[in-house]
Amino acid sequence: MSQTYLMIKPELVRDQVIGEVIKMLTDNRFKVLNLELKELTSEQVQEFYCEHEGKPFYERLVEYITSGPVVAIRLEKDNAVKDLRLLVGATNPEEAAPGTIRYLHGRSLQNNGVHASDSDPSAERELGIIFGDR
Ligand code: FUP
Repeated sequence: MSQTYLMIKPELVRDQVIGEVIKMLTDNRFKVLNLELKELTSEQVQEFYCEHEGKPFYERLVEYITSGPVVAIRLEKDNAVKDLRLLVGATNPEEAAPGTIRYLHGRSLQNNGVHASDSDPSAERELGIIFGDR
């Protein structure tokens, strides 16, 4: 069993579509280990997205993620990272496969509905930043 991190971004929380997303997770046999509605600080989000620091979209992205509460979820499954990335779909919703979370709920490259960790080390790092378990 391995763990991964899923974050439902502010727009979906505001629009109350979190239930649909959580149902897709449990239908796909992910086990929810932690789930919290959280307002992240700028410091947390800057650290979270530090690989993108200096890129043209970075500041707007940090502003967006701190614009309202997110739903932070720790998930467990065999091959959790890979299976969650498949369920989430491509970063740009326009390129996401039909049936994926971003295809169904993403609206733009930035407002793409959810974040999912892209590797085991990223999952560990991101879970540490968000749930403080480093
Ligand atoms: P992903 O791992 O699929 O979340 O994708 P990235 O790490 O490449 O992107 C991180 C976040 O930056 C995504 F939510 C989308 C956003 N982004 C932009 O807003 N503009 C860009 O040009 C690229 C990414």
